[in-house]
Amino acid sequence: MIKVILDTDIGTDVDDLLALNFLLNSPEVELLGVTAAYGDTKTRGKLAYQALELAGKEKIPVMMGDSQTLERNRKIFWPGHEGKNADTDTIPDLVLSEQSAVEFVLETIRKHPHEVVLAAVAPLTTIAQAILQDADTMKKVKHIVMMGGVFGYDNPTLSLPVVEHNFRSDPEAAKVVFDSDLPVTLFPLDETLKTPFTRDDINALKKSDHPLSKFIVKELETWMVFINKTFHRDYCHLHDPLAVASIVDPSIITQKVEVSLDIECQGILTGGMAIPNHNRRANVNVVTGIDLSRFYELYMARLDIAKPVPVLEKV
Ligand SMILES: [Ca+2]
Repeated sequence: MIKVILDTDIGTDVDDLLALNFLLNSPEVELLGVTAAYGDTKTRGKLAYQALELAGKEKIPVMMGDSQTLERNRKIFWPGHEGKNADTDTIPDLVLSEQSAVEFVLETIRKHPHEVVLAAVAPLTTIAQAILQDADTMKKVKHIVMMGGVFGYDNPTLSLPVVEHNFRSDPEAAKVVFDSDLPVTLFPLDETLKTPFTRDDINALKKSDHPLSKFIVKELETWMVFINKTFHRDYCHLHDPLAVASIVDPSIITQKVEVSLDIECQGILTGGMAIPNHNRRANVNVVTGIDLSRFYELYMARLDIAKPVPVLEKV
């Protein structure tokens, strides 16, 4: 089985919850822990716990990351709906581990050197702090599979933003991670925006009686209200699920470019921009092509946790 830690900002965009659900429903994966990153990490942690409990997996530990960004001065993006559907105020603090997210990541990698895959689907504060605290241990991570960044390599309409949320939210943290030379597979917005999740998909999930599926539907409906109001559209995207699905089936990736990345930290409009640096050893595989039908086939088959799924043979 593939040992995975999910580092997540679960609770704002519902895609983190959809990624967690996918991992929980993947027999190829041993989810060692969930670390909550960015902003009110207690609320995010309790939300993750709620999902684990509904899946009957509450023994998987949940750790809180730092509630501030690496340089302590970045504004936190917080729409305000986070945790509302889980009623996180009523969940006792005791459900969360006393260990910090950073300590958990380091201890787990020490325990399982070269075996742990970090699924990094949030601003990179926790992972940067772990690198700054113990870079030698972090060198023993097997792989970091990440959602983040945007490049515009296939965008003649110039409709993509220049920066993506995870990198923009804590650019200094992203810089530490990309300066560290650790092996990263990066799913940028360019690819993850190819994965709409529609009203029909939500309606299909509504047919499930599983308590986790019912909870996910509630979270999806809350998110869709935000999406409607903010972006004037009626679908969301499977950003984080696309990245974590590649842990189970790497054949989802059909094209990638090996580069080293610099992160812009100072720019007023470009803070968090990822810029290829061809003067350093390439350590990042930027995904530039995906097998979309394979991804949907795998993801949708595992959406309803009540349904047993076969183990993929090649894993
Ligand atoms: Ca996320």
